[in-house]
Amino acid sequence: MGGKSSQPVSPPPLLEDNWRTIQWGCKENYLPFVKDYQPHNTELLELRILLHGPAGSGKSSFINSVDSLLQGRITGRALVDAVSHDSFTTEYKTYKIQKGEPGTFYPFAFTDIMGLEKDTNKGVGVEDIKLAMRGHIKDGYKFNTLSTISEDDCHYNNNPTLNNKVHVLVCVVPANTIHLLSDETVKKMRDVRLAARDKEIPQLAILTKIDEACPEVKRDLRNVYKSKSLKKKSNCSNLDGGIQHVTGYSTELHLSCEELPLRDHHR
Ligand SMILES: Nc1nc2c(ncn2[C@@H]2O[C@H](COP(=O)(O)OP(=O)(O)OP(=O)(O)O)[C@@H](O)[C@H]2O)c(=O)[nH]1
Ligand SMILES: [Mg+2]
Repeated sequence: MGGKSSQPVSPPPLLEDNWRTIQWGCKENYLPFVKDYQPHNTELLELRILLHGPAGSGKSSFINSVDSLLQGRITGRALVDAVSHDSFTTEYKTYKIQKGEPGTFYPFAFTDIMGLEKDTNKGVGVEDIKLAMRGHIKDGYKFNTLSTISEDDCHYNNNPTLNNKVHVLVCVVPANTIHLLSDETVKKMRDVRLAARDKEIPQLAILTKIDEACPEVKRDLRNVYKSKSLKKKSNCSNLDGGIQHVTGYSTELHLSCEELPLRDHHR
């Protein structure tokens, strides 16, 4: 009695060992796969990778990072908001990545769309994303938050080919605010993922803003796969089921390019 009460010792935020193996500083080991990648289906000119997720989650930033990495310089083609709030990207836009000579491109492209928002009449509509996945939306379409694209819109593609369809769906989730996602937003994400599952479109998820989610990672990005909190978040407990692969990046991390989450799913 009367002695000093000992302060509770908080558990260390980092695990001893990485929960996922990564070779740092070895991009030369990974880049040849990306550089030599060719779709197995010869009718496919390019693999279309569609990014979806909450507004401000880092979709456009991710595209810029991959583009910068492969170009070997900062490109910043997909416009990014200086501060994340309501949907910044408003158009359906596909980014091809130049490979070598001007006019030559990698056989994959990223399609950037408007972000999902909590309210019914804000952000991209789930029906528009479903139509985009089936190849019905042409580049340049400006999303209307109040209504789905109509069949007589000049950006509506009535006869989508294999090349217009989405081949890989990427769900971009912000690690720092994943626990704050509203039920409405989570439901919209789930609806998109279920539609992709029904179409047998391979899916993966990317955790962004990991630097904002874990101070140890902000201090040193190489702590990413030791971070207990990120390990927990990567299980995406509020994004139940359906995601086949979860990986974690921040803008800084993919700029420093340790690997690319491209898998040859489309055969
Ligand atoms: N700290 C940190 N900030 C990031 C990261 N990724 C993106 N951001 C910032 O988050 C903000 C939103 O990024 P965007 O790439 O515009 O997000 P978006 O998903 O395209 O947003 P919408 O187009 O509005 O749907 C910008 O200020 C980015 O600089 C990250 O990994 N870490
Ligand atoms: Mg954007």
